[in-house]
Amino acid sequence: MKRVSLTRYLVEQQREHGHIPPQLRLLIEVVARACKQIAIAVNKGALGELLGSAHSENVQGEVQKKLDVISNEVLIEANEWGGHLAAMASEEMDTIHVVPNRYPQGEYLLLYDPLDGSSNIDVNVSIGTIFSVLRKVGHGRGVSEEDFLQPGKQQAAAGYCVYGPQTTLVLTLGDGVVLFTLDRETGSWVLTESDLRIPEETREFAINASNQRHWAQPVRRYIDECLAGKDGPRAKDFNMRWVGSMVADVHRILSRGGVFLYPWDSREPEKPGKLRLMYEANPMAFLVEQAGGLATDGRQRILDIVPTKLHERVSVVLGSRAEVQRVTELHQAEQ
Ligand code: P6P
Repeated sequence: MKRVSLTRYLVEQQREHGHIPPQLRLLIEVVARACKQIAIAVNKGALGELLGSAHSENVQGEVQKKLDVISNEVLIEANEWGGHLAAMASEEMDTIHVVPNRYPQGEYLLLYDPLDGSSNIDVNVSIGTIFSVLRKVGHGRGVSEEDFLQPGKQQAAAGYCVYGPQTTLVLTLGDGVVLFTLDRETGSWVLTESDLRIPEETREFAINASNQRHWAQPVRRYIDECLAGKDGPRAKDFNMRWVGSMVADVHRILSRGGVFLYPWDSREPEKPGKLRLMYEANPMAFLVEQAGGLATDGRQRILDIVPTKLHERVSVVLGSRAEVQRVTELHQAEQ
């Protein structure tokens, strides 16, 4: 396979399809470069004295790891001067970060979870960066949190980087899903998959099964069906995987199929779910749909949800079409 770099891919996509305006191309290249910097920091681990707690809390009330804070700063410093963004929003920041007046403002909004899977950082399990790109709808320099509150179907691009055995960047610009692998010797992102597709059927589900007694009935029923195996209503045996890093679980599903569930939980009934809509569920739902899968909150398409708050949470069911449809049928039967 001829080696195609990220830059060449973006240039050729623009030449052939014309759907990557210069500011969006710069945005993707800058985020990809920032992910390389994060990968280096993550890879150092204890050698860089970068493990452990930052002794601070984020807007979610979660204790921040040093690498959470560093990754957030890397993405801000990489993006604020380029003239492609109006503002950024991050899981690690209470409010939006508007591009300072000393820099030109661009037409895009960047939302991200700088380092997803923090609980895995100190135990050397794959973690990642998730990002979502929206167009700034209003005109002029003013930008506010309201500009970010767009449904996921408005995304111009989405992607994630997995810091795992390989460092991989998965990206969609609305025309399929591509995968780049970091060549550490040259520092280049090299195209290694040009059309990721999720198999419609699967035998693998991903859920944190320790929460089973707290799930709503439809989710309990679905998992019970899977556990009943070939003698049960699904007439096939299932396998379970749960990494505890959404990027790692979603990457497995994009690579070989599967269904991922993080459902509503009766312990915090006022919360629709644990995962965040704007910078976890929406980008992953865009990628999964572009790869032929489905993504719902159990009842409705995630990309149709109109957000009301920047850090709002949502239940997530995503992956192989047949399985997401089964979970949705069970929710609809409950109504
Ligand atoms: P639990 C990581 O903290 C995260 O936000 C996702 O990446 C992951 O899928 C989920 O939470 C894991 O949650 O409750 O199993 O630790």
